[in-house]
Amino acid sequence: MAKIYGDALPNLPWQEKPAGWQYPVWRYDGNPVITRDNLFMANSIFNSAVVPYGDGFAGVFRVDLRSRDQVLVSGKSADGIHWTLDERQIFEGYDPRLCLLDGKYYLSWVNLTPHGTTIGIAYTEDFTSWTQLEDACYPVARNGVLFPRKINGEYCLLIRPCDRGHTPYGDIFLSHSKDLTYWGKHRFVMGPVKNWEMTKVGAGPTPIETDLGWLMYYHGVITSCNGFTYAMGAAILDRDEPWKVLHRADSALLQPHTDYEFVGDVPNVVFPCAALTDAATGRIAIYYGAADTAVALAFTTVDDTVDYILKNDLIK
Ligand code: BMA
Repeated sequence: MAKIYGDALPNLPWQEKPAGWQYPVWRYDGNPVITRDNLFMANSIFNSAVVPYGDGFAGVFRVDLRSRDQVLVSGKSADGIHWTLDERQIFEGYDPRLCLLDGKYYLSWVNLTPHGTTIGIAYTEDFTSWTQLEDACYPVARNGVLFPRKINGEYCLLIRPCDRGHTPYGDIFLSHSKDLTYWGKHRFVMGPVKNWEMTKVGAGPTPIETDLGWLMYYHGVITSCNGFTYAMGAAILDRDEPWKVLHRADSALLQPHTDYEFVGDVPNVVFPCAALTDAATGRIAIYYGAADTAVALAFTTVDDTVDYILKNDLIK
């Protein structure tokens, strides 16, 4: 078994792979797990982040309100499936990621400024009070994803520079910081290669440390005559120099396939933002936004994912 470096999480939400299923990722049969009905005045609740917290789980959720303001709220769950969301708005913006780093829960998200979107960074210890740091870059960028530990003494952030609209391009970069305030040493990580991700790519959940390298799930976008289609890919980054891509699957591991991924405010979107891992068993539970409308859950194991990447490896 490929080894996940991390804690055991015996209570992570889990279902076994259905008999006969050939792909490396399979869906929870009770999907979607969070819908607009989870919060009064929500138009939609989708691309959202969760982490283990206490005996259960905590999360930060992207809520587009009925006013279509884009806000983040927190929530708690005992089992990772049934969630209670707090109506209090934490920040404006969207597409949160959560990362346990130096004993605190760091939130990175698409922060809205008058000059375009940038990467907001804040931390909490209790999911009630938050301390916001400086934005990690000037506009325009999205998909800011922190690594869960310093690498060679520096914090690392994946980031996707973009434009002010529905950007028709996009590569993943990595920036370094000694203090989570000043960011530099910007490195190119990867751009689109295959057709399924030809328009743009952006990092997804907090990277998962394994003995092979950092397992990075990401979204890739293809433009058809009907608009964008978002699917989930995976790559393995070097543990010490994480801008180096060691392995990368040539095709999506999860792509729109079910009604709740096909139908919604933005059809054909699978947008992963969080992954829970159980280092003892190699199990991984991935939370993803479905059609910009709901949050869905999918499962894999580190071996299912790594085998797929290595069998379909773009990096020779
Ligand atoms: C991106 C972001 C995501 C969204 C996706 C599909 O640009 O806005 O939040 O899921 O588009 O609409």
